[in-house]
Amino acid sequence: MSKILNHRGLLLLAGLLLIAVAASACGKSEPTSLTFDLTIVHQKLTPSRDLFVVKQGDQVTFKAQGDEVGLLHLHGYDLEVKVTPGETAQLAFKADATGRFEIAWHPYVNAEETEGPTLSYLEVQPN
Ligand SMILES: [Cu+2]
Repeated sequence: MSKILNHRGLLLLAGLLLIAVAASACGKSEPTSLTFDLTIVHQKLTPSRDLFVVKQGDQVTFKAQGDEVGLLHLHGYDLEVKVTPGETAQLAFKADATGRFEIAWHPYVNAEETEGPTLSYLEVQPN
């Protein structure tokens, strides 16, 4: 008798789990506004961070400060903003394209934008 009860209990648990998984799979998250502070020191994100994760549809703002003049460039979206020491530069956009995008730093040398290092990546997950 107790064996049957256990079996039914397991079935019930499995059923509840399935419902929970299904509910979370179709639950689209509401778009949110996210602001990230980026500080670039010696051409590196300080403190370092490999990845910024947002959801498709989110309103994203990068606030950047740097110790030299350069361009903060979000590849894929192809958005850029000039960073000047002592000022806060802002890059604001709606994350409508999904994927993983490089955030690069392009320092100015002799007033010309140059190739530079990857600072981090932005991952936009499908909503
Ligand atoms: Cu670039």
